[in-house]
Amino acid sequence: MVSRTAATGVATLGAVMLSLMTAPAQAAPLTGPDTPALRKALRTALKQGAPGAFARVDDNGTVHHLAEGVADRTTKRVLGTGDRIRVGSVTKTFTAVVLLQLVDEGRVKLDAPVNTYLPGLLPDKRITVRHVLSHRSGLYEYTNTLFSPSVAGFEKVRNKVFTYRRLMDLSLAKPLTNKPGSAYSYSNANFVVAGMLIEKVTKKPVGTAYQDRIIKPLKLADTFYVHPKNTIPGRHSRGYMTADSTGRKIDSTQQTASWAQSAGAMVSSAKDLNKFMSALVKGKLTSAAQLKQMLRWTPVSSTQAYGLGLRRRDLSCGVSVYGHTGTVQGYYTWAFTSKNGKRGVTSFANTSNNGTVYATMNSTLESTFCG
Ligand code: HEL
Repeated sequence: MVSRTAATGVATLGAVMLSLMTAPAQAAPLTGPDTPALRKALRTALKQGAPGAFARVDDNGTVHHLAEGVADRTTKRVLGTGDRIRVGSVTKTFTAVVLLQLVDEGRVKLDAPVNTYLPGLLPDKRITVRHVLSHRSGLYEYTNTLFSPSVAGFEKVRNKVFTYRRLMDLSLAKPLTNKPGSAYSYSNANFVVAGMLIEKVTKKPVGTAYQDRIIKPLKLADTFYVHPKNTIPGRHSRGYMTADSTGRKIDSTQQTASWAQSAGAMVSSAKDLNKFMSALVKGKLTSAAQLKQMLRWTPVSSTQAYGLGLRRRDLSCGVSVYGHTGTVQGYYTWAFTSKNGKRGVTSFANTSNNGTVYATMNSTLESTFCG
């Protein structure tokens, strides 16, 4: 029933409308997390090229810590589940929460055109705030150009500081990929727009909004929006991206992640991400009405859907989990929670650009929630 073009992963209008009208999958009762399977996945990721990998499961008060390998290939310091990491697009969930809080406060309307708040920014005045938060704007994914080839592309921007306008210029250099609202098509540009909206409406840097509205209230001790700094404060895992053809590991820890900003520049930890996702689904960060909006789904594939800055994964045991994935050079992250927020996992590998490690780490969701 869901029509999608294989090459782009774009879900089309019929599918979008169908999903928006469909209630989320029913939650099945959870069996305990399969920690031996989690351990096996982490060890497999190491064999496949990750210097280190971990998973932290918070299960209704019980915490499981699993870690393998090293945080630093030079010093050989062992990786721990308490290490800070770059979380890439998990940042998008923080950004969406801030915007939905602004909706709650009556300062932004989800179905208003973006250009109402940022006059003349977008070439199509039909693109709404909801379209950007659900990746249905059609804005071109500028990282496709920026990171091709992967390492040379990364080295060019590793220490660069972009303005939001410059990132939008990179996206707007290409035509829209679809009519606004008609299809899901993932693009970092959407969450650049979301960051611009937050700054325009609050008249403060986006980092202040994360700090005042999420980090402080939830007491997230390891979560930082460090942009435009290119270092990670405190004890952290180094990151090692994989070169396209040689498979060589490149230390990519030092970077501004300025190409991502409100789409992916946050630093956090497994403990903080589990706390954040749990608080989110328990309704502690937004009104019930805005949480409901976040949980209106656009199909991505037969087992995945996207809400507003939130992913849904439908697992083989019939359980659906909610959260986000993140990839920045050297850092792969999964942060997901059960619907009631009682069980959450953050799994992580300190590599990237390695499809086999990605697939292995992806399986940690099954092991955590399907037992
Ligand atoms: S991509 C994703 C993930 N998102 C998107 C965002 C994020 N990350 C990026 O856009 C980074 C792209 C470059 C990463 C780099 C590597 O693996 O080191 N790859 C290349 O350069 C390939 N040419 C949709 C996967 C998400 O899960 O939401 O984070």
